[in-house]
Amino acid sequence: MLLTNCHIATMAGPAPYGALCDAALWIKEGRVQWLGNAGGVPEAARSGPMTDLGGRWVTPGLIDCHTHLVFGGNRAQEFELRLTGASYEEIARAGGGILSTLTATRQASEAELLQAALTRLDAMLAEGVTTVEIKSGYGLDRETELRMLRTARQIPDHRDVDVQVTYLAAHAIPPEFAGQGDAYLDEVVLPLMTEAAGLGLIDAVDGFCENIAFSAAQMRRVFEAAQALSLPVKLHAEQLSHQGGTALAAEFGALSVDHLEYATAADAQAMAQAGSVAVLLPGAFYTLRETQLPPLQAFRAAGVDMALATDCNPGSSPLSSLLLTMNMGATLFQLTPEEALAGVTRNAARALGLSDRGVIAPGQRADLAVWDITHPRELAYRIGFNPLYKRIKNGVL
Ligand code: DI6
Ligand code: FE
Repeated sequence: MLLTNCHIATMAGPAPYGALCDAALWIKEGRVQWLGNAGGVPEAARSGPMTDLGGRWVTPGLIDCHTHLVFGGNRAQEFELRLTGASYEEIARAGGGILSTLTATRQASEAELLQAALTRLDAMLAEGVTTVEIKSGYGLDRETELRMLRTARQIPDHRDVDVQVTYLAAHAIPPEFAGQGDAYLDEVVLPLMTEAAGLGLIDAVDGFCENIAFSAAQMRRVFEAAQALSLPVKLHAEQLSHQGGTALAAEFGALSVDHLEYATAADAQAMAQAGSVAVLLPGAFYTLRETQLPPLQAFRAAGVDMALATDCNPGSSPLSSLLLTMNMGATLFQLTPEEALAGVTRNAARALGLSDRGVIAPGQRADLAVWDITHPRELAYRIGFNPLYKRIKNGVL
């Protein structure tokens, strides 16, 4: 297929947005075969179907690199409580929070989990998302974690989207192990990691390093097990307080470190050296009315790539719009509109360890979004407006 009469934000190359104006793009066998000036289309490209995009903009398909899309129930009641003064931590300590979603998820069948996840996913696809990461972590027992992982794995059978599945059994300590984090690791998290990896259900391993969850020393045990299975790691770190998770994740060459509100300039240096992407989650920052900003300038100064994701989850970020996330990244964190777009394309792909997407270049997967806009900065600018014209997954419109 040949796409004609378009402008392309390749997100690669030196020009702002890697922009290529008055361009054409040739897709062959699900990959980008050629792109360039409208006047220079190769002869072979003219033999297949052509689609005139009417001067619209093409970007890489959007990538949501941090979600908890699969879960049971919702936490609207807790939202109400927080608005009358209870803090996220207080609610978690009182058995609400992640643990209330745990109960609802344990009670949900695989079919129910799938249906609820697809409803949220469809909102993402409608905004041009072509790859999504999904974490487990609301089961916290063998059976339910496996159910969550299987649910996430089967999503591509139901929708045209790629799913990266992340094992997050180290998300919270379940009530049956209250006060015994290490025993939970020994009896559930570590053996189940081996089992689920053997079943091909895991692409990466994550954890929540926080005073209401796991310490850096405990996360080290999880990462050592992941390393032994050759699974890449990532971490929820320094979200509510500074726990040293970022330095640990960098030591293990983490694909990404996520949240990072309380990270330091030294953490940014460690991430730069490890090549870890900083995944910023403005939806959680907004929902929790956080005031501590992640160290943006330190990330820029150290050369840490920054991604943006919804963190779609029932508690701290009931957000399923990656476009709104871009706007929040710009308005709340002062990312430039170009950084925001790189954060949901090029750098989001890096945060997932995927090198075949996230930019538009020959050989890359033809995962594209076509937008009714006159400049790519409009994607971060608007609030609650969806200018998607077409989504292209593996070269299929
Ligand atoms: N940090 C978060 O923001 C989510 N998980 C995590 O480790 C919140 C999960 C929840 O509140 O359900
Ligand atoms: Fe999260």
